[in-house]
Amino acid sequence: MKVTTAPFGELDGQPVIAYTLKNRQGFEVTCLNYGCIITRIMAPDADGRFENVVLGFERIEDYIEHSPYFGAVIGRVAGRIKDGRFELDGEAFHLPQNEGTTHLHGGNKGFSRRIWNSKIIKKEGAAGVEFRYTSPDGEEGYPGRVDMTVVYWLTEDNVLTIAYEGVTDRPTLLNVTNHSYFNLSGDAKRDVLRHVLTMKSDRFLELDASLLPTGRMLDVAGTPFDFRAGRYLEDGVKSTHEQNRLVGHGYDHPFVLSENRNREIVLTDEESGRKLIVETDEPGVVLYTSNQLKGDFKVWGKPVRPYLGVCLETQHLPDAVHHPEFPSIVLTPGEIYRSTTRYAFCTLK
Ligand code: G6D
Repeated sequence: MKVTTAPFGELDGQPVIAYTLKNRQGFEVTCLNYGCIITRIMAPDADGRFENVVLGFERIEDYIEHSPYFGAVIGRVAGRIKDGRFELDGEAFHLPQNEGTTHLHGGNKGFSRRIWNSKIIKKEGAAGVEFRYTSPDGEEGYPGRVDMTVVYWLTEDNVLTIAYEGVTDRPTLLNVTNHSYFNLSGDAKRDVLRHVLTMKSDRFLELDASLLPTGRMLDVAGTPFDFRAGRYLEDGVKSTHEQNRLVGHGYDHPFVLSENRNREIVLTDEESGRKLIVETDEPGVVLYTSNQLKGDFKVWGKPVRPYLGVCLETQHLPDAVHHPEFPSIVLTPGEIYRSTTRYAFCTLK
């Protein structure tokens, strides 16, 4: 396992560093100390050709100017919080309303837009990068000082594991994820509509016009949201189901995972033969088929367009602070927030 670093520009007078982890198969993961962003994952196709399978950029300026959270760690709270306000122990807190009146993905300068302390770490059969960030009390309106650690581990069997840990000195909210846009075709040569997703989920959250959960959990059976036997992502784009249309013709929905840790999410691309198995200890995952991906910029030389990537944002359910029936995202002093998601890359052959 080889770990190298390279300069990746500068931000607010601080160096942005790119870390590249490369195993003996030639599988590579490159990540930044800015937002813990994964910029590249070089994975083999069925013929052993290594290509990038995530959307990203090669310049920090592009991440600042264009990125819809490409590859970034999202926090303190991933997803949306209604009206950007919540109450905790009788006290009201007001967060930046950075999407209309909604708080999205940790606000204007959440975890994804911070420079993290970073260092290379190694253990038997793996190498990684440890990122640490202290979010001061009141940052982006959240109570408490949160000390956050994110570790990316790569092993020789092409598995990327992301382990999150957080502690707080006051009751607060914490629900962290990684916002990589996967595209198994390689170097974004095709969109993801012919990717097949298989997911062990019986229920998904109904969204309202602001893409906030209504609180209703809908049965996937008989709908384009049933991925239990595998389904092309394009089914959601072609669908006339009002929830697919609501989010811009596709998916942008939280799914409740039925089982944890055993191949509960599998994404494949028949043409390249690449396969990604995601396993998590999180109760949910947001499936986003980049329906809103638009703009005058390129990714790996290709003009961006909707459906160029698919996000599998493992996390607690969005807006949980307003839905007591959802698993809680409240973190209190003395507790340790822990979350692990594992991305195993292989091929169909
Ligand atoms: C859009 O609604 C989607 C979000 O789910 C996604 O995370 C963001 O774009 C990047 O707002």
